[in-house]
Amino acid sequence: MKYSIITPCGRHDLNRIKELARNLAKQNSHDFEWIIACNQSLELPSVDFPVKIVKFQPNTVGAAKNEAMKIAKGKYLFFIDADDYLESGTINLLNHIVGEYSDDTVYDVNCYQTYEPEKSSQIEMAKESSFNDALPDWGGSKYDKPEDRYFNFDVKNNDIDTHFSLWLQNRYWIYDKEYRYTDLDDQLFSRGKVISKQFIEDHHFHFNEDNSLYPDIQFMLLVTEFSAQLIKLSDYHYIKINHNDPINDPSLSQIPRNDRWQLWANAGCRALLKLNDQTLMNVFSKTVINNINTYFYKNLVTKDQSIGNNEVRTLLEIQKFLQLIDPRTYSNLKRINQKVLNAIKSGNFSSARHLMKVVIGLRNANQLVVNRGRGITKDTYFTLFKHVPVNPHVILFESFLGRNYSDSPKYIYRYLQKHYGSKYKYVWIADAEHFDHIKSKLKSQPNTKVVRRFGFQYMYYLATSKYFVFNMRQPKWFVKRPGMRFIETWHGTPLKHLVFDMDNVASASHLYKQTFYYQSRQWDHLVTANQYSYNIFHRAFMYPKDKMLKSGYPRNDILNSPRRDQIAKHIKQKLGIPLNKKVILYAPTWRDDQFYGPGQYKFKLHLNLAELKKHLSDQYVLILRTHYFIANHIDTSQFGDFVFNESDYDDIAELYLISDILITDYSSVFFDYAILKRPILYYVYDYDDYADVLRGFYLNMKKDLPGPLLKTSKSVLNAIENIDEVKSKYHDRYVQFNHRFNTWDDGHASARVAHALLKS
Ligand code: C2G
Repeated sequence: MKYSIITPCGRHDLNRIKELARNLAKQNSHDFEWIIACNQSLELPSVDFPVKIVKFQPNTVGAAKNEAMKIAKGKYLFFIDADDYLESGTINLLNHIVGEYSDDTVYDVNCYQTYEPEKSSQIEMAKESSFNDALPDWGGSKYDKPEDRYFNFDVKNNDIDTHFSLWLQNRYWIYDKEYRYTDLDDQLFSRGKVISKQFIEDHHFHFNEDNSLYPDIQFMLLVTEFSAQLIKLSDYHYIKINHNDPINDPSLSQIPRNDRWQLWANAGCRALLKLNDQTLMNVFSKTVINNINTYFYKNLVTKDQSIGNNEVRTLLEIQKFLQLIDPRTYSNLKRINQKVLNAIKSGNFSSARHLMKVVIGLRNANQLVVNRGRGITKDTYFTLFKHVPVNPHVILFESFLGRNYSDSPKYIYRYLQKHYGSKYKYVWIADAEHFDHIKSKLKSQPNTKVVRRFGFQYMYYLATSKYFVFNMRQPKWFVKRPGMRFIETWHGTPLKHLVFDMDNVASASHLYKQTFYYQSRQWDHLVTANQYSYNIFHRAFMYPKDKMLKSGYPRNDILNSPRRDQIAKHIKQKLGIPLNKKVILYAPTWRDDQFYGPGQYKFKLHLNLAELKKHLSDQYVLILRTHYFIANHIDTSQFGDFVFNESDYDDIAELYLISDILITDYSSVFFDYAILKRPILYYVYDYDDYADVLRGFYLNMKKDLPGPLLKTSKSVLNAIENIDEVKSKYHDRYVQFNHRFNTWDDGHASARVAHALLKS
């Protein structure tokens, strides 16, 4: 048997390892056994190669790999982690190379890291399909099966031509020692490496069993020292799936641990004690010093308290490390950095800490120069304003990241303004683009101030206000100081899957879930509009039930107002809409896959407005209202006084009030609109794409919605022309829908949330 594939499998890997089993089964060569070191009970799909499961003690990855090595029968050991996999031709390619070189050769399958598993399988498919087209010119005819590709390959008989062709096509590269010593990063992990079992046994290499985070370092450094060369397969890949949910499914490197640095340095010391090759020792020392310089200072110094036990333990490890290495390895560092290391080395930790603070200060100052002062306002938040006492009489509001004066924060503000008046100062955040507009809207409001998002005043109020009412997330770097109270109103009953319910986060950063988690821990309360949202937020935000407010939506109070007809008439007049015309509101959402750049989404109008105008303009006008993420302005001037483009209108609730029919798609607007009991049409021209590819839904759109799903512009027109039929057809479903989603909204949600805010 040629290989023993060795896979340590922990508690978090039990599902992913099934994928790996399927992946190994897909390999076109099965000349291997699979040894899984796992202390859990494990269920695997059936496969046609031998699988052995071993238990191990202590419960560390190092012990898992050692135990697996003990029973391995393969000539070569191939290390694959449980949450990763191989491109399907990989073992086939290895078969042609592994064993052709001396036993002290390490073969390394090039690692491809990704946060999107489906993308990597696309790459794989593309590769498979290009197999036949991209056949080498080394004299073969077209082969049917990928494995035939290497039919003529025969290094043993010194088939130079073939060997050369392979070389040319980057199937693999040979690195000698000198080269390897220049770049150690990849060589400190065993994943993706194929190593002769005899070679490992001859030298008694084993993994570090008592270091739970860094068991590979010592093993791999020794392998590097004693091996003659490393052959890197650059054509096929070891696919490493990076975890995008570090909260529920952290990889070893994502588990938050404050002894991480201690363990790192400890692994480094152990390895150094075993190494003999001075050059390798120096290169490795440089890597460690580099890490200390880059990450460690920050971790240690940003803590406000004095050095705790953990830090001392870490410093002691680093001290040991520094005592083992040649000081010349860090002689190229700036003097002050050298001083830090020397202070640690001589055990003078408080002086080291003080010097580190100076280094960080210098780095920040340097950053300011590099950024030409752009970061300066944010710096004032940390260096100055965060030290000003919290003001118990200031309430800060933000709606849609400062884009408008609207949504629940607006109605909570109005309530507070009316009932508490000058007891508080009310500060609204407006982004640069909408600042003048929001300021003019609020100019006659007493005790109210508008600040520009990210400006100095914003930093001041963000650092010193006692109360916060936001409908989206606060900045990542916001520090919630003792005594502050934060109410998150959120901005809609969810239809599309949210945060932890999303499989991948293609349209957001891979740390989205983690960031969201930490941000939402700063919220004292989260507003919910109905039991359905309450249940979803608990799961999708992992938000504690007892902190949610079962209040209903403040933004919907206006829809239940006894004065709503009067208000509507006033708004209609303000917008210049003839009072004798009925209003259709078209309010679609945004699409994750249609954008210009980060946060800049585009919208293409599919609704045939010319046709609607032709048939409906006697009786109706249409209000177009794009989502706040949409950056492009849609020119509707050709439709004259039939279309009102109110995409910039502050408060969509006021547009609900004046409209007689709503057309929407996957936007949460229909949950609120249903309160008015007026007809809703769903124009979902891209339903299949949106539902299957972009996002999943919480509701069954075909069964649960209080209106028809319409895929063509023509059917929308038809539904409007027969709106009474639509109304009667959906009457029962409408009643059920409102019963399910809108019973908490009784017109007094703002009062409930305002009281919860002020209760300290
Ligand atoms: N909105 C609007 N105009 C639109 C669409 C939305 O003013 N054309 C406002 C509504 O208040 C709506 C809110 O923005 O409720 C959220 O919009 P969605 O289309 O539902 O999309 P999204 O911003 O992704 O939020 O739990 C709710 C979700 O987070 C959805």
